[in-house]
Amino acid sequence: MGIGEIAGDIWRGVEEVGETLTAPFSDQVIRLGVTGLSRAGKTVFITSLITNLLNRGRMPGLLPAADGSITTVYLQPQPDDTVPRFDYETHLAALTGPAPHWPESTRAVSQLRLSMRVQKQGMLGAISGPKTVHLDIVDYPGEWLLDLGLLDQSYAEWAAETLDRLATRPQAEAFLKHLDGAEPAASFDETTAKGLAAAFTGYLHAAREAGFYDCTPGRFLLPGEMEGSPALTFAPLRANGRPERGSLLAEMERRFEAYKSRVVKPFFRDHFARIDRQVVLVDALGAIHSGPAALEDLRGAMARILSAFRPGRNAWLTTLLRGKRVEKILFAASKADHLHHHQHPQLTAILEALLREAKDRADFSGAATEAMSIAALRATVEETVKHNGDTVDCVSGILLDTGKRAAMYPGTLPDDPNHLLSVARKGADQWLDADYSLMRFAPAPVTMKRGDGLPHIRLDKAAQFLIGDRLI
Ligand SMILES: Nc1nc2c(ncn2[C@@H]2O[C@H](COP(=O)(O)OP(=O)(O)OP(=O)(O)O)[C@@H](O)[C@H]2O)c(=O)[nH]1
Ligand SMILES: [Mg+2]
Repeated sequence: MGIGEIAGDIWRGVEEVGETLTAPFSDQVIRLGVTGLSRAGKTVFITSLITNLLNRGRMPGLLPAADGSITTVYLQPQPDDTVPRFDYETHLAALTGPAPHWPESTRAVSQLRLSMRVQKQGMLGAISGPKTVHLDIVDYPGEWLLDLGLLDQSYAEWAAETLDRLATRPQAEAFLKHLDGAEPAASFDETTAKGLAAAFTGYLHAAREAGFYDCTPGRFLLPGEMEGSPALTFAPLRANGRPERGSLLAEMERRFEAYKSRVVKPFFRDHFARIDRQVVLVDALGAIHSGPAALEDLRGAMARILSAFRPGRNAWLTTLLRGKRVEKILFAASKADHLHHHQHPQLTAILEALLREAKDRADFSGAATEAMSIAALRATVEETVKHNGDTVDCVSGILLDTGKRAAMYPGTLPDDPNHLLSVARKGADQWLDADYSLMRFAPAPVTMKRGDGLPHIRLDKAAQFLIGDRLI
């Protein structure tokens, strides 16, 4: 079967089905949040999950798919008029086209609705009849969760803390120079505010590039359609005492408050608070490859991100949620196809250890949690290579840089994850006794049978944990 034919199968779209948009009352809706720091693998995960729910041949671990309870799955127009639709067709075309490539980076929240018709098998099924379950998948940047901390801070507190932090960072040099020329008590003018905000945003980008995750306000890095608006045009100023009316300081303070009420709160209210199930993707392998500092930084960022799922962490959020909670959270180490499956347990153990502190403190208000290693799109095959008389378990795939096929050995992950984490915590520059090579594979050309979605590792298990219980 040719790619076009398969694609046509996967792309079964809205038109074919002719389902009414407004769901009957009895229909159930599951809102699945997909998050992770930038490049964690959110877009690939969602794209592959959709293909594998539309075509369930590779989903034996999703029990209602395996036993035939899911009878039909189709894409629906997105129910929220103001949220961009997840661009499934474009991302799928990138991954399955004649020259497969990874999808573009995405910079804002997006959403897509998949509807499933479920008919329970056996005697019970005959009694209960079919039902429809809508799965609303919401893709949002993990960085936005970091902004929750701002709600507890005044402008003065935030500015003092931020300036303290960047005092020793070389990335902040240009901004600090700019700041020296700014007089907080002077009358406000837009050009000064813009100049300061631009220099501050420049610092945030440089800090992010350098691997720092403490880069709030998060929307300065991913402004989307709010770029240039006053709520995104402020910066921390050195000041003590109350600002005079009409001063630069007073306006900066006002804009900081506007950012909280117009940017941070709407995100938590409109998206975060409505999520039932959540997957948090973590590129732990990428961080290990980048070295101890990156792994330690990832640990810190994850702890802060996950505090959004902690009950009572923030009074405003607690009131907003009114006891509603995320029922299940899956922590997934992404891109596990970079490792031979013999090493997947070690990767999962590292993920668990990485999140342990956050998990112990949070306990996620009673949400069920699970950690696993997955690959949303498998770009490699396993290969055992003879090397100096030994056999080595490798993975082989097409290298992104050269376009050539190669077998790679990624390094040996320790059985005890603390061997890596404690080295990272101590601030070491490099790993002591191991070498982890960075690998970048291109997506493999698709060869799939009718009825199959994209090749993956454990995506079916992930789906079973996240939604399987709601499809019976
Ligand atoms: N080998 C392999 N690489 C993957 C997989 N998933 C993601 N990647 C790699 O990770 C990169 C980022 O994946 P995306 O899905 O775009 O990540 P994202 O979290 O949506 O990134 P942003 O939109 O930039 O925040 C891809 O370009 C691939 O290089 C996977 O399952 N296997
Ligand atoms: Mg993305």
